[in-house]
Amino acid sequence: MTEPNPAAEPAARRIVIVMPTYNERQNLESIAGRVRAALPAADLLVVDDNSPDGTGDIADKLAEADAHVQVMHRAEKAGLGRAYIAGFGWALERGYDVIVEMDADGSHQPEHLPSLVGALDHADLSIGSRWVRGGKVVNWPKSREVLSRAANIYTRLMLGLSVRDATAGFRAYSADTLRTISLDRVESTGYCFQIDLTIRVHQAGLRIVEVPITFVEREHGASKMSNSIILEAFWRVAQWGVARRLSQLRTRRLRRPGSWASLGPRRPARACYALRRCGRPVS
Ligand SMILES: Nc1nc2c(ncn2[C@@H]2O[C@H](COP(=O)(O)OP(=O)(O)OP(=O)(O)O)[C@@H](O)[C@H]2O)c(=O)[nH]1
Ligand SMILES: [Mg+2]
Repeated sequence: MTEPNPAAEPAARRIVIVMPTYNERQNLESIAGRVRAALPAADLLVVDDNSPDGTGDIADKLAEADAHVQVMHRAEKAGLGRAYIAGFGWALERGYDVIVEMDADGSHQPEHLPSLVGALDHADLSIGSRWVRGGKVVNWPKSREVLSRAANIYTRLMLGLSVRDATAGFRAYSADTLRTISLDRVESTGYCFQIDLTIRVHQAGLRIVEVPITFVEREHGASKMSNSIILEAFWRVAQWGVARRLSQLRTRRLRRPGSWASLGPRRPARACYALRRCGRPVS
């Protein structure tokens, strides 16, 4: 009988939960405790944008008491997207294998973390989804549900995505996925950031799975959702949708017999470059 070779066993994945905070004083301690209980081996990075309510100080106290908690202090509120990009950069520099996005307001249940991270065994991005079978929302005002459903239908129609909850902010990425999708070129700041990263992963040809979650309306503090965040998402998705449509039309023209595609590979490359200038690269 051959002895098991420990070197052949896959090493445990290093996991970090990146949690942006802005004025989450009433929520942070409880959510951090639940995260630590749900995935005891994982680390938690709180990315605080100098919250006026002192959330950053609470995060520092948690970090003093627990080596698995880290804090990144940023000078001022710069939006969810910027906070995540900074947190992702921190995590990639430190060699984490799995990087999770999660809100601090209690909407994302830490108890879903094992299934979210486990789904990465056969995917490159797993999304905690409200709008797949088994997913649900609790105590969400009807107006928010309508907004979320409409945003997802709009996104699917404009971008041809099959993902049901592209705006969801509870997700797990493999580090390789984040390295592949040119984070340095992400400009979205509000919740459109989630759509932006979803299309980047899709365009990179990577595998996305949706895991059903129960999303619970926050009990404390105020939402940072605003009209400008909604407008940003609307316009950016419209621009990406137009760029995608143009790309499809050009590809069709290039495939037509007698088109200048027959001149060689340099022409299509130029077409792609032109598209990149008028929008983001599209599949
Ligand atoms: N660091 C940082 N965190 C932010 C910023 N804006 C929002 N957040 C955090 O990002 C998470 C999500 O923000 P929410 O206000 O709950 O927004 P949302 O979840 O899209 O909207 P709701 O469904 O209304 O809660 C929370 O943990 C916020 O504290 C920001 O500008 N900087
Ligand atoms: Mg929220």
